[in-house]
Amino acid sequence: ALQNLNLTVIVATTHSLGIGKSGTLPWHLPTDLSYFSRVTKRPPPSQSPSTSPPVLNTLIMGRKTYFSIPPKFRPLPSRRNIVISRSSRPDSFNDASTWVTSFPDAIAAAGGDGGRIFVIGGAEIYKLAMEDERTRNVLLTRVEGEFGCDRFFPVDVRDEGNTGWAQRGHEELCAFVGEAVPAGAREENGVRFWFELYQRP
Ligand code: FOL
Repeated sequence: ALQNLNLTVIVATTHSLGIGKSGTLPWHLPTDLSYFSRVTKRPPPSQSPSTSPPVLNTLIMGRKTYFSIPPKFRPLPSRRNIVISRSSRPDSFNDASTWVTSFPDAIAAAGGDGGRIFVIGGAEIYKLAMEDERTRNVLLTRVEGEFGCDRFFPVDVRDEGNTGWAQRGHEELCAFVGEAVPAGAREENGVRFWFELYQRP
């Protein structure tokens, strides 16, 4: 139900909270993108064993993030794509995405059917989500290196105590995402990264 909605932010950041550069992802981490794809597609534990038809999860994103996704991958398949833009959707443009003009309208369009709701960025939309107390989960991919980012995540969830966010253990991460996430650091293209879960009450 709408009152019990909770939101999950999914993001990859550097240690200094960088998330983007020149309108795109600063790194090339296929393992992280495929984790993103699997985790955002998977129905929540409350929906298993699988219902028919399966409930689709919802992705909420800003316009710039939407257009940063390679055209062949958007709308991101097997998920409801809700795009926030202050101006209305271009007339020329009618794919299977849903367009709204505010964060509250995105929640209203997403809510209520039992699927998970993920906020997938970018910086402006993450800020709105982190200010919303219904955002209880952050699936963080922590990326080592700096990459000259020009967009940043608004909150350091690792700063426990000051932010109210707490890191959950590896078992809880696996249970939350519904798969066996390898423990410890990963490495791809010479870049180290870690899959983590943070929650707040
Ligand atoms: N969260 C994490 N952990 N990593 C990210 O790179 C990330 N990126 C965004 C939001 N949250 C994230 C926003 N940017 C695709 C591309 C860019 C993007 C989000 C998704 C994308 O193409 N996704 C495909 C995966 C295709 C593949 O496996 O290469 C999908 O089906 O989800």
